[in-house]
Amino acid sequence: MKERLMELKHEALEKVTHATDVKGLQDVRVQYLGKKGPITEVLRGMGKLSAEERPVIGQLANEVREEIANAIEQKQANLEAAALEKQLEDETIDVTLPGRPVQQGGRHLLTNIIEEIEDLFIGMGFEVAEGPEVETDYYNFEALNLPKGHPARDMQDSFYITEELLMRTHTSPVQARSMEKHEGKGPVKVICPGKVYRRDTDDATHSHQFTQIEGLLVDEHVRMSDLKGVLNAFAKQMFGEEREIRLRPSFFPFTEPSVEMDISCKMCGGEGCSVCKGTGWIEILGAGMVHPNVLEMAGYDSNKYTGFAFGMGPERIAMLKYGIDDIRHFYTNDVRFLNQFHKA
Ligand code: 2U9
Repeated sequence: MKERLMELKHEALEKVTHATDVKGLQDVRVQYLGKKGPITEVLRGMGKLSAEERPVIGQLANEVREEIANAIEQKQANLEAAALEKQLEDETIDVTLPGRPVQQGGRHLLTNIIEEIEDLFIGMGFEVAEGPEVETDYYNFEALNLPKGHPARDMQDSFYITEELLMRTHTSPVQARSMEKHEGKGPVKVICPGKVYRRDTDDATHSHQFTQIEGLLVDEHVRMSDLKGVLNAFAKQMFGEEREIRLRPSFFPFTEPSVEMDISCKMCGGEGCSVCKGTGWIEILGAGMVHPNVLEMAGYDSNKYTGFAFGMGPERIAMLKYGIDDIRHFYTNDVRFLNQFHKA
């Protein structure tokens, strides 16, 4: 039995040495140490041995079993370490490879134009104010001297949500809300940018959604000459020092008197060309002195307070500045268009 046990030990250790993977090792374990394996069989046959032989063979069998089990364990640890080593080697990252370029996005042209306009007015002491795009009939129309049934409401065909709620048709309600917040006191000096909505058929010059930036200054002793001075400073900084401005009479329900402002055409220097349609002037924005009704509705004493307001379309400003011929370019997000206006 001693020889048989030594034979089994050598056989098993030989197989452990030659095992190339964990699965092979498990097979050796089952084959030699399993319940039906030869060593268990030797132990079972011990009953037939003499009383002297029994402890000797028993101890030897246990030693053999332990030696094989240790060898398997050791080999398994070696195999696993080697596998990990190989995996680390296979998955090594070559840091010298050039990286794949990251596609960088950029700010939208309209965002840049709006911020440029904001910055110019911030430089003149205005604050930026924002408000809701879903607006009440009161702030969108009533507070701006456009009572129900006023014919000028037709000029701003709207997207109604309910009888009293609509998508705002201009950013003017933000100024009306700002005035209310100041509780009848001056100065109010705000610039209000944002998206506005009108029921319109989209084409090269119309869009059902576009942006506006409007401004308002209310205080004691504000005059038309203040409006002219601020807008002249804006036009020169935005379009160039050589530009002249011109105010023409106009009509808006929320201002009286109302004007439209043109800048002299850069292309022809005022001579008249295709860009300015032969007039030498290009229309930029609308403005006027805040209507007394609007002041009173926001809680201001119109005998004490006066104000001016103006409004412009950033799309139109960008189209003039960069020669863009179709307003839809701003909203269709063709990167070939957008990439031309990314700042460095
Ligand atoms: C309050 C009082 C007065 C805002 C004004 C305009 C003139 C104007 C349009 C021009 C083209 C906007 O982009 S556009 O559609 N706007 O001409 N807006 S005065 O007057 C206000 C606003 C709010 C409380």
